[in-house]
Amino acid sequence: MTLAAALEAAVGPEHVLVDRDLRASFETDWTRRFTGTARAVVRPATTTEVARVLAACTEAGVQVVVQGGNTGLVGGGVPGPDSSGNPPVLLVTTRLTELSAVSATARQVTAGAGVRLAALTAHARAAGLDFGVDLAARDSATVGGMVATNAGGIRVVRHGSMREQVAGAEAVLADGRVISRLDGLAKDSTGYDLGHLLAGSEGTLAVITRLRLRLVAPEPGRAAAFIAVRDTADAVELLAALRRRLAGISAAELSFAAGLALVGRYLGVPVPLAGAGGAYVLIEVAGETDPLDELLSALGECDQVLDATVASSAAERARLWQLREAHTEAISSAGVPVKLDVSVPVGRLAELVGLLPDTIAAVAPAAQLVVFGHLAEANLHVNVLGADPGAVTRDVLALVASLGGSISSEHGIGRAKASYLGLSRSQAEIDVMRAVKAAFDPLGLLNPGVLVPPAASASRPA
Ligand code: 2HG
Ligand code: ZN
Repeated sequence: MTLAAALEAAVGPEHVLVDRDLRASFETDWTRRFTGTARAVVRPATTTEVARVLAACTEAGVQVVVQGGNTGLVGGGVPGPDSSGNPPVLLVTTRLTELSAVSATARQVTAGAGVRLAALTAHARAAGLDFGVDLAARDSATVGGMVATNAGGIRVVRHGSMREQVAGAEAVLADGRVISRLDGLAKDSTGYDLGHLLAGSEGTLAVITRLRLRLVAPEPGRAAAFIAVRDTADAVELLAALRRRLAGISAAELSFAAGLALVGRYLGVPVPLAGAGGAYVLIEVAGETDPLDELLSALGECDQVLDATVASSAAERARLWQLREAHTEAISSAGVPVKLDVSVPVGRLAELVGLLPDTIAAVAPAAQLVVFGHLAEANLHVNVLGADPGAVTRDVLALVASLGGSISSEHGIGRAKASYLGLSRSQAEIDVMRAVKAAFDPLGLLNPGVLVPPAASASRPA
């Protein structure tokens, strides 16, 4: 049987897209920065179908790229340009949408890899619980892709990243064998945690098909404030001061005038407190009861607050969040940015923010810099419009490494940063990562070119 026939037999002909026009939207990433060629887009609906697809590809010696909701920001879910004449199969997980009943006693749920974040959250809430991770791409991002990239988002300060939500996983190896730990045992010390190993593996080890996910208690009381502070150093100090006073901080986001002005123009809305500070902090507090008074009195005690607007209704809170969450779309509407996602030790965040403009101006004098991010994790999203990716990526990532930071805080390494992995990982770590990859995927068929750099470029870039 040919590979094409085997794929059609595995998932049904209507779920094997070979036509160029039908493949196109899957072959380019959301940001339009990464595009490539797949021989076919294949959309399995069950673990058995995924296993059949992978076994057929292994049999034919064909590589496989894995894609969820195609909201990734580092090119990890789209194929690379085809130089070999032997393009990969693009396996799309969005039909793996099974959702089990919520277990109220275990506070867990089993979700297919293709379940969208918003659907998972709605399902958890309908059962009186909540899901701990949230991010702007909630309507499109799939939980499988979010685990594969160890996505973070806006609630990491409260509940951790995606890895922390994983109580178990089921995945298919390249040869079609299934590994499955979905029993959700609250305690299990039987060696390597495969579910956690898959978190952040970016599709290079196995194809995640189902996840056992932890749920959290609902926090119906919520209050938010948008605060002008003098600069990044004061933003860091403010968060520390608020943490001493408030137990329930559920988000702490950082933005600056340039990004807020872009968002204001994009949405056609006025930006509150414009000109009032050198940096802006969006704080959200959550709890069982309304935490508004607590937030107001804490803000009154903090010297770093230059001015603040406090949301007293859900609609006002949503407006403040929109100013933060629309950054990505506003930037994309202005052009195709160089997009970097970095973190540093929190004590060095102000230094990084201070050094970025000159670092970028030195290689791209006419570029426009838009910076924002997640304050509690000192995670900055560095977006640069009107610049060539090469030199900007090299110099910003080198700066981050020199400050003891990470070249990917929450988006992953993908294709965008694979050759820079040596800035954040030692040679010994990269050797071990490559050995782990070989143990799962000895023929190197899964997500080639993503995360683990090819042997020749594995060392520290100069
Ligand atoms: C966010 O925090 C996302 O909104 C996207 O991680 C960041 O577009 C970006 O650079
Ligand atoms: Zn982010």
